[in-house]
Formats: sequence, C-alpha cells, structure tokens
Amino acid sequence: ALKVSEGTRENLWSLMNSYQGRDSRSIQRSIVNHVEYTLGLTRFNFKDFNAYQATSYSVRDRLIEQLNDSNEYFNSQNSKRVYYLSLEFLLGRMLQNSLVNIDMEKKYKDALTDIGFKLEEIYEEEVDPALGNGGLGRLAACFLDSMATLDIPAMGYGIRYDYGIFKQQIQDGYQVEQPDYWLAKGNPWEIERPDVAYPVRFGGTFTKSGSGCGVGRWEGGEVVMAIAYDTPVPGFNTYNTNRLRLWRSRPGNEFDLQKFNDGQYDKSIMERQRAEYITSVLYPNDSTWEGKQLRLKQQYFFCCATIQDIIKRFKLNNTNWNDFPKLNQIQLNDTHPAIAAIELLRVLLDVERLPYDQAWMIVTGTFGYTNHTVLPEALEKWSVNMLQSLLPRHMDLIFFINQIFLEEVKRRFPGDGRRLEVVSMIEGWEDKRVRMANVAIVCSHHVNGVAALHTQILKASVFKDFYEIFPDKFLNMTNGVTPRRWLYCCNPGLAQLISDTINNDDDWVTDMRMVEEIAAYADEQGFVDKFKQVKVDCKKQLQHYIEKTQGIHIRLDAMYDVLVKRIHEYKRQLMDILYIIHRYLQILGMNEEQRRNVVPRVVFIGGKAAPGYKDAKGFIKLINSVADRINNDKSINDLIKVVFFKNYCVSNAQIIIPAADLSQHISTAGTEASGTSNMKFTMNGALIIGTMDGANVEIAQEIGKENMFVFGADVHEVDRYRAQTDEYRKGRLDGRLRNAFRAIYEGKFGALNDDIKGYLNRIEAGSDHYCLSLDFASYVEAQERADRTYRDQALWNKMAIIGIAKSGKFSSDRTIQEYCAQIWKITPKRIPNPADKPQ
Ligand code: 8GP
Repeated sequence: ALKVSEGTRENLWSLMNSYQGRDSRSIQRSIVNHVEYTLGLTRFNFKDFNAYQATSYSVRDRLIEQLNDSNEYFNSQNSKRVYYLSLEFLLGRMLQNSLVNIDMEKKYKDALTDIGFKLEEIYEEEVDPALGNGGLGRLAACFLDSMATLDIPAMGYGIRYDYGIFKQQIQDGYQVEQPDYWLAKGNPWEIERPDVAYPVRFGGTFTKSGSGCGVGRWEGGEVVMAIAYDTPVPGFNTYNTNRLRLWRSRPGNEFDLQKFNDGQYDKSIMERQRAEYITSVLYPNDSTWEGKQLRLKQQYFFCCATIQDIIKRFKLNNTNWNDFPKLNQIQLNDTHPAIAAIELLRVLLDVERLPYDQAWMIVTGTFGYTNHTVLPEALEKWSVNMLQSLLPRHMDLIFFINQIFLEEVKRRFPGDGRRLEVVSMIEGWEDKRVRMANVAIVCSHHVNGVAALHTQILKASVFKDFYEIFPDKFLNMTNGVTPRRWLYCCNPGLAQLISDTINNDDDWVTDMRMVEEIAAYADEQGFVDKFKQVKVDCKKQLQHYIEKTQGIHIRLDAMYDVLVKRIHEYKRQLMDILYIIHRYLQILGMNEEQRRNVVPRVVFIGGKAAPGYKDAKGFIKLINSVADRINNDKSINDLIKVVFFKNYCVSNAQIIIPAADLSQHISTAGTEASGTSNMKFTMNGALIIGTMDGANVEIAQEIGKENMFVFGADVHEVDRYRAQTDEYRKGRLDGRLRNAFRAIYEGKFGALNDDIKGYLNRIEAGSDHYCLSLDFASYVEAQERADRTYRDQALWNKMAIIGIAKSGKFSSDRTIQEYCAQIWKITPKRIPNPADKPQ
C-alpha cells in the first residue's frame, strides 16, 4: 500500500475540497455535475431516468467517502472482520434505502423538487437488482443492512451475474421466463475495481510431494481472472459503511501462443471470451440443487477470488497465521460457498506451506455454516469425477480430511458402520458424490439452522449423526428482516404513526423492541383510526399498482388475502387455490341473504416457479384459470376476485406487503426452514393464517396464538400421516377437496393440461406427501375464523396492532447480534464521524 507523508496528506485533503456538503445547493450542484460530467448530457435538458442516474451517483459519492473512511479505520485498527459468503444477494432497489440510511431523504427530496423533479418518481426509474432467488438471497441482503447498521466490520462476497432471476410474464395463463439483463442501462451503485483482480485456475494437473496430505503443485488447465465490483452498504444512523464485493469473470492473462502462431487468431480470442460465461447467469432454482459443471465453476470461482482477497487484507497487518481465525470469520450462506473452506486449506498448505495440523486448526476456527433447507433435493452432492477434473487438489484434500474424520468417528463410535456411512463426505460406490453439507459441517466451528423448529429438525433427523458427534457445534439463529426496508421505507405512514405514538423519533428503527409500546394503544380509538387510515392508503397504492400493471380493477372494501413466495409443492399454493374453488362453489350455492354475510376478498397469489419445475408451473396455470372463471362470473358480484400477482420481486413486495390484511404461510409442518415474509407481513399489520412451521412457531410465541389463524397438523402428525398407506389416505380424502377436484375435471376452469390433472389424481389415490388432504378441513376452519374476525373490525385491528407491537424479535438486528455473540465473537466498532469534528 502507498503510504503518504503527513504533508502530502494535507495537500491531498485540501485538493478534495472537504466532504460533500449536506445543504440543498451542494446536493443540486453534485446532481447537475453528474448529469454533465458523468452522463455526458446537458444540464439544461435531462429526463427522469437521467435524474435517477445522477442522483444515484451523487449519493454514491457520499457512500464512497464513508466506505473509504470506514475501511481505512478498520485497517488502521487491524479490526476483526466478518465475511458473509453467498451466491445470492437479493438487494432490491438502492436509492431510497441509501438516502434513508444516511438520513438525507428529505434533503434530496427538497433539492430535487426545487429543480423540477419528484423523488418518488425518480425512485421508480431504478431497476430492481435481483441477484437472488428468494428467501436465502434476501436474507443475505437484510444481513448486510444490519451488519452495517450495527457497526460490524463486515463484507459481503458474491457474484456479479449479468442476468439476475428471470422476469416472469404470464401468457395464456402460463409462466414465460424473460431474461433479466439488469445492467442494460448501467449500474450507478457499483464501483468497478480493475485494480482488484485475481487469477482462478480450473482443471490441469497436480503433483504431490511429501507424505500425508503432502504439498501440492497445481499447474496447467485454464486460468480466468476475477474482477471486483464494489457496492457500498451504508448503515442506518451511523457513519459506518460496509462493502459488498461481487466478482465478474474475465479472460486470463495467459495466452495460448501456439494457437496464435498457428494463425487461429479469431478462434483463440473466442475461446478466451468463454471465461466470461462463468458469471453470466444466476441459476433460477430456489429449492433444488443444480449439478451442472458451470454452477460448480461459479462456486469455486468466487470462493477462490474471495479467499485471496481476505488473505491479502490479513497480510496488510499480520504475519502470525494463528491470528487468522481471531481476525477473520467467514460465514457460509448454505453450502454453495463451502468449497471456500477447502480452498483456504489448499492455500495454507500448498502456498503458505503451513503444517497440516496448523492449517486445519485455522480452517475450522474460521468458518461457520448456515443451513437453509431440509429438502433432500436441495442438498448439494457434486460428482467426484467432475470435482476431480475441475479441482484435482481439492478433491484430493476432501478425501484426505474425510479419512481423518472417519477414523476419529470409528474411535469414538466403535462398530457403528451405519454412522460412518452417513457422515462420510463421500456417498456411493460407482457413481461417487461429495456431500457438501458434510464437508461444511466438518470444516466449520458452528452449524446453524434459521428458526428454532428448523434447528430442532436438523439435530433430531437431518444431521442427527453429526449432532451426536459434535453436540456443541449446532445452534439456532432465528432469521430476521431489516426494519429499514421492510417498515420504514415501504410503509412510511405506519413508521410515522409509530414514531409519533411512542414519542422517540426514529430510535425504534434500530431497536425494534421499542415498538412494543404501541400495544398499549390497541384499544384507543384515536390510534386505531390512524392505523386504519394507514392501511387504506397502502391498499389504494396496491390498487393503483394492479390497475397499472395488470389492468385489473379491484375493490378497496375487501379483505386483501395474500400468498406471495416462490411456487413449490411444499408451500402449498395448490391448497390455497383449491380452497378458493371451494369458496366459490359455496357462494354459488348461496341465496341473496347468505351472500350478504360473505366477506368480500381479493385473493393475491404470486411467485415464480423454477423454469424446470413442471408441477409448480402447472399450479400457476391452474391459478390463472380459476382467476379467469371467477373474475368473469358476474353472478358472484366481486365477492371473490383472484389476482395472479405477476413477477413477484423485492420492489413490488414493498407495495403488496404493507397492503395485506391476511397473509398466508401454509407450508406442510416441517418443510419451511423459517420463512421471512411472515415477519415482514406481521410488522406491517397483516394477520397470519399459517401452520406451525418454520418461524411461524416463534411468531406465535411472540404475538400470541390468539392473534393468528393457526391450523394444520404439527410435525409429528405429518410424520404419522406419511407413514400410513396410500389406501389409508385415499379412504380419508376430504370431501370438499374431492368436490374441488371434480369441478376442475369437469372443465369448470377451462381445459387444463393432463399434468395438473395427473397431479390431482395422485392425491386422490392417496399419494399426498405434502398433506393437503390431512390439513384441508382445519384450513377451511381457519379461513372461516379469519372471516368472522374480519367482520369485527375492532378486533381485527387490535390483533394487527399487537402483531406489529410484538414483532421486535424479528428484526435482523437481533439476528446479527446473536451471530456476533455466539458464532463470530465480534463486537461493534463505532467509527468516528468526521462531521462531528470541527473541520
Ligand atoms: C430458504 C428457506 O426455504 C426459507 O424458509 C428461509 O426463510 C430462507 O431460506 C432464509 O433462511 N431456503 C432457500 O432459499 C434455499 O435453501 N435455497 C437453496 C436451495 C437453493
């Protein structure tokens, strides 16, 4: 690093003309400067989109100052750091969140109004960066916000995909995927860092010298370069700003001179270009694992660059390798980055030449692993052949650590061959595979689930044999969501009401437990009226959005019933739509008098299906077919309206969540690891209809079961039901479910393809893995309870207010504090704000 003398420093400082001013004139000047100098447009004529770009650059300037100062400070203190490794960061739009976090939203709003722009309209110009699938990626984004806010010296590492999660279109009721080339119009939030680049090798050969794991020499193959792109992550109400570093692949510096000499110039250029494909596309699977070679390349590519970067930073101030785990904690967001642990081991052994025992101690002192699902189809198992050809030394090291590990297990559990079989990192005989979860568990000092029930299931079944070997490794870290984006930004009306009511400005935004105070107002008419008004305003906003984007008019005076999440059998969107059919058939059979008692509902179902997931795509078609029929049936007079909420993503989640009255979290007990939108809906005053699954269990504990509509079998009942025969289940098929099936078969909802009919046939025949028939009766009953409660608006609002009041636990600030205390052993480091010092 270049060290400058004090005198030069002074000079450089004065050149930079101090920090960015916070007054209106400075804001305007900086925006207009960017219009002219960065965008190359004239400041006398630019559009909303250009205003968005220039405003973002102007905000980014401030974030860069904060980022650099934070980084300098942490370096100067040789601070311990946390690194969050994730293949997905589902960030959502940045502008509003950044302005809110640096406390300048109002100032920018005024400054822009003054030059003829509306900040709210400018927000709408931003693309929604969607480098994630769903819960796992969005959790990573919430964690970044909380780590920055809590003054934790932390960094996120991931991949800068050219294509994020596809955009969902609906044609003829079917999902059609459109590519999301989110960078088409540039990305003002990132800083390209061609100076931060590392080589990454694939393939080639390796030779070993010495005994044991030996010292490896890995040569040949293909070398690609990883280039860093940094996005600043500002904390709320703090000067601290962290970094999200995403890697992009570029051709390496090594040329195949032979090919050039052979005159195959164009061909060799094209081959080099292939390196760029590595970071082209995010795999669109939310719940299954993709065994493609390119996916493995993505994983190693980003882990290899990340480990080099972390080591380089460590070496700035340190020479003693034993300090490495004390100063660096690396968290694995599921097993996707687990190869990072083997990569660190490889570098310590083959590059740094550390003895094996020391290297192993460093690795296991550094990594933590978070599991996000119990679905067996999601657990990664890489083919040994593929690993061997792509990463020969890594495969060799996995065999080596596995052997040592199994020998220890043999010693501790003599004669327990079954256990050896289960905990081995390698599975199978002919078609051998590497179980990445087993690698991650053995390489980490802690393994955590993401909700109490989920962690319980890990210990009791999925990882039972490991839990018995390492009881102290396993612990629970219940998920959370950032109240900045999921309350303060997306629901300003409610945020204002909370601030006014508990009379403490915005302190609750970093201390969600404070919101509990509003529970005392749940019966106070003045407060309740204001709360109702907030909800109506949010519903109007959603109404407007649906009209604009889908051309559907929805009434305001209905219960807004929302089920938005990825489409999956275990999440049971099918059960919801079957219930809607049941409700529709019921209404058809009612007289005028009875119909007057029906609570009108607008039912929103939204979410993306993985492109290769046939059944999930069939559900989308079914939902649209049912919507078609019901929405066009004049006889029921809008008592039910069904909206398939298209292209569910972070930015439209921020519209639909605040507007919901009822929100559905209805997975089969034992399948949803946590869920995080359940927390967002609760914070925004929607009532949950849900099963005792994932974090619903803890939400019920916090807000009281009586303030939710809980239904369905618990984990044990699910187990017993699954253990029965198909015959047994067939004999007990719920009658209302049968009627709904009939209506579908008879063509009431149009001609449906055979796949979906086949699916329903199988349930009828007793093959009901996700327990639709088991839970249907109590689901209907819970829906009826929701209707009854909704008719008593005073009671409904009271329940909603208590939900908000008691949702404090579900701030990701609490989650991150737990990770800090129990896994990372790190304390906050408050960096001095230069604005506090006289200049
Ligand atoms: C999700 C879980 O399904 C969800 O319950 C949880 O709230 C969220 O993670 C955050 O912890 N899991 C995944 O998205 C997941 O496992 N994805 C991998 C299979 C790709």
